[in-house]
Amino acid sequence: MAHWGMFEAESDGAEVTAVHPYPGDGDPSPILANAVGSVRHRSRIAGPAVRRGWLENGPGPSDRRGSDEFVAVSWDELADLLAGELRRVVDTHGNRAIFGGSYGWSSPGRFHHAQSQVHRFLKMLGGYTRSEHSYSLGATGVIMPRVVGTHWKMFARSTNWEVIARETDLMVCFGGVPLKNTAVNDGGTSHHPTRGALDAMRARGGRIVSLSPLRDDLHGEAEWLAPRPGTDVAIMLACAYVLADEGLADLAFLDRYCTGYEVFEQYLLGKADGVAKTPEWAAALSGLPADTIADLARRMAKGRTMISVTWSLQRVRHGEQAPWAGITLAAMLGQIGLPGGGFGHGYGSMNEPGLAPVPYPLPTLFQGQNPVSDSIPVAAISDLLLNPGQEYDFDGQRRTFPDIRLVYWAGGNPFHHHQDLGRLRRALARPDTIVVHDPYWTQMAKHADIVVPSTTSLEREDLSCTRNDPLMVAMHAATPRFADARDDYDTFAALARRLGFGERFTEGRTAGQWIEHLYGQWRGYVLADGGEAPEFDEFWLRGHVRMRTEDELTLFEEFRADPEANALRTPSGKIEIFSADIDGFGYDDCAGHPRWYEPEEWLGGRRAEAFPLHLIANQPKTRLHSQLDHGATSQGSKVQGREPIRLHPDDAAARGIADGDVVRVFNDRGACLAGAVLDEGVRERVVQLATGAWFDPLDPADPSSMCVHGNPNVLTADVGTSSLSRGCTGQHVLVQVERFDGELPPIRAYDPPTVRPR
Ligand code: PGD
Repeated sequence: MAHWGMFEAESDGAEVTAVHPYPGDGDPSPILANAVGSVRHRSRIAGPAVRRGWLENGPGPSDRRGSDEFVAVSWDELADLLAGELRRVVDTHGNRAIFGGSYGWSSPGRFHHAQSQVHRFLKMLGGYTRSEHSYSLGATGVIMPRVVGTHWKMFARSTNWEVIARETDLMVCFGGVPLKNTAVNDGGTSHHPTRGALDAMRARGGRIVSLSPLRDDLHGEAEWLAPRPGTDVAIMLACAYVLADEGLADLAFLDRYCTGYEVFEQYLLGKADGVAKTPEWAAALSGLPADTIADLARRMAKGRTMISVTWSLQRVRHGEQAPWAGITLAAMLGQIGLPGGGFGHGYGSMNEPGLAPVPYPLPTLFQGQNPVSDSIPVAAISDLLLNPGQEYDFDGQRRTFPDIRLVYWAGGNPFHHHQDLGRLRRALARPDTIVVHDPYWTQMAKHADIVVPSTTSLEREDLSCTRNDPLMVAMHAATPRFADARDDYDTFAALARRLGFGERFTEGRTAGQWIEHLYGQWRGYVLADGGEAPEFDEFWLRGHVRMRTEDELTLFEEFRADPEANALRTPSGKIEIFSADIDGFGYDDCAGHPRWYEPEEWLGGRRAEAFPLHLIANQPKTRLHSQLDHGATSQGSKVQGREPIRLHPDDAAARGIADGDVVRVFNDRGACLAGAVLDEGVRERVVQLATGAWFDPLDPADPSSMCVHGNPNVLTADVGTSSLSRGCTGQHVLVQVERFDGELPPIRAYDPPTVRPR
């Protein structure tokens, strides 16, 4: 099992030589092919290593991180050094000086999940400063609990695809429903129903409108509207205006199930600020004709309508507004809780939304409490390291960044996920020590002081199951362990022994015994529910067990049926179109109701005079994030070895750029090379460069160096969505593009650094 699907691997005894998708998956992902050749790839970390500067000079800030060489050490030396350093930091600076944010997807599997392992370990060590929320859903994770009382339930208990296929007349998709993202599900997935469901809906006569600067954000037949990026909220508000103005809003629904519509309506009609949010107003911002917007609103009110908002729309400045305005629009239509109508958040953002949930809890490695209460919003990592002691706003609180001495990362790659990589590199020069566990020499590993070589999920046994997939899967190892790599569990067990809590950490179990134990825990839930699940040995032999799922689900149907008994977990128990709490925080970048804010990075503002193209830095279709970027599917898409950047042919012609040219993409934060692909399916003045090409600085010693490979996060701004949630805003950035006529630098992203023997 991988995050991108279930498969059977063929191996020659040391390497994966072929992968075969699970026959039950009707639409398997091409990303699976990246696994071939990944176990012994030259970018694997072959053994424990310590940065020379750290080994020779001891812990301390260093700007040599990322360009220094490494010294190979034995596992015993590594464990002694690392345990000693953890003890030093705890004794001298306290546990809050350890940042174990460790964000990242790592690999699937309920036991060997790197995050679960590192967090359990650090909690037992006495705690650590942690991070909250995710890069995926930084804004949603804070705003939606305040608006509807939950965020994850919106995906885990979203209206099922089969219900949409059968019931929806009109699906209005802000951000489209990009099939490429449905390849992936955090923790694994055994089927991909999105394509089939959309086809079935269309075959029944349902219509789809996709609002996105990229035509292929929706496959097959759909009405494509390509507004200026970042103006979806203005369009939603204008649709809401038409509903209010033409008496099409469902006032009974708004009264019974929502709170604060009257305040919002004052804003909508321009009574609060003198600006009516008319279709003409939104047309000037978005570039869509006013008639098209007004017509869309009227069509919404005519039949069963699903308003869908992708997660990408909240990964921008003021990202709170799109899901909030989207659910407000759906509330005005009065169809929330009706089959095929209402609101969806995340269709096409990951495979999970639209899939039926399983009714049982997942088997979980117990982690315990973190004795340290400090935490940061996850995308504030550079702020944290650069500004110890500084105060900041977050979700109604005033917080202070702790002084971090040791950064512990396992299972994530900030050189993939974080914005403004030049700033990140300056931030990573600050702590005394950086520890990274990863199977591969990612840039994060190259910036570490202590490098711990992990196994991949192909080299170990595990269990896989997720909230919205019917299969509990036995993950058999496909190959033996590579070189001197170890499971993260074994590393933490060895450290825990040296630090005096070995028995507490392992509970006396080997990894194999833990897997059997976790399966037993889950089997208990199933049997208690009257279901069937075999004993562990039989399960392991069979390969998977099928669970019951909760089919035919409609989001918020129980709330609609009885809003008192099933009140939402908001202060009013209702959908908060106006939130008195948020209003009370007094933020100038997030008011008490959804509203339009002009972003800094958009085509309508001053900045576009210097950087006239709007870059969409979205999720790649050839890999998951930065994982297995060296695999065949990912490599097959590169242009002269660089990540492809798509441009409209007119924008390319204006710059003398031909299909297949290497281009320099730049702004005042940084620059990268990329390979031009001309595409009329990209809106004019928009370019698209996916995230995930491994960061490859021309000069590794220079924090501002150009990336020769095409990582867009050298360009993106390291600013939060707003004072409320401070989520990641990496999706949008303004740039300029020019043909690169210089000598083409080689790609060194996958080369290991120099590692010398001790
Ligand atoms: P991955 O490339 O998946 O990226 O960011 P994330 O850090 O999750 O990194 C996972 C790492 O785990 C890889 O280096 C992999 O080798 C390692 N790994 C795999 N298995 C194991 C294991 O068993 N043990 C250990 N120790 N390591 C392992 C993703 C993040 O990026 C996300 S979720 C989103 S949604 C954001 N999206 C955007 C965006 O839209 N635009 C921009 N510009 N930036 C983004 N960044 C965010």
